[in-house]
Amino acid sequence: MGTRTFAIIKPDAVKNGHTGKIYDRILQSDFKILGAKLMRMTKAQAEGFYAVHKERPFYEELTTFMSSGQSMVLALEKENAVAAWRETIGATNPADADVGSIRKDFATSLGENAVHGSDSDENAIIEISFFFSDAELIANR
Ligand code: 3AN
Repeated sequence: MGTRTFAIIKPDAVKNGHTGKIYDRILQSDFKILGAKLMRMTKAQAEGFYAVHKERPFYEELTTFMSSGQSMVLALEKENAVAAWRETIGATNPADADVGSIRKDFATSLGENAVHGSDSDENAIIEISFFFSDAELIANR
């Protein structure tokens, strides 16, 4: 199992003032933060990042939302990082998310669900390199 995953604190969570609380959950869950950037994604970046969902009916809504305001992108490190982070964030739909998970506590809807987490080691590597250079990550080790 890989040791890295990619996370986003999405525009709804940043706008609602939850950035610090979610950052704290990351640290409390024993992830090492290899990279963190507060940014506003362009529509083109959001479209590129979510290209795998291009054919899905929610693609336009999703990429418009993700470029609607600031978000924080993060490269995280921990043993078995992908599964560990997905457990910390909870189910995609906050209505199904476990008590104590980030989405249960901070997400408002299926579309605006506070955070992102990679779904595989392979995608974690692709997603991290979408927003961070190797040099940035190495500098933080
Ligand atoms: P996850 O983020 O839990 O891996 P995915 O990969 O199925 O979930 O979906 C990517 C993102 O697309 C979700 N985080 C959510 O914001 C959005 N999304 C997924 N399904 C829907 C839907 N039915 N309607 C609107 N947005 C959706």
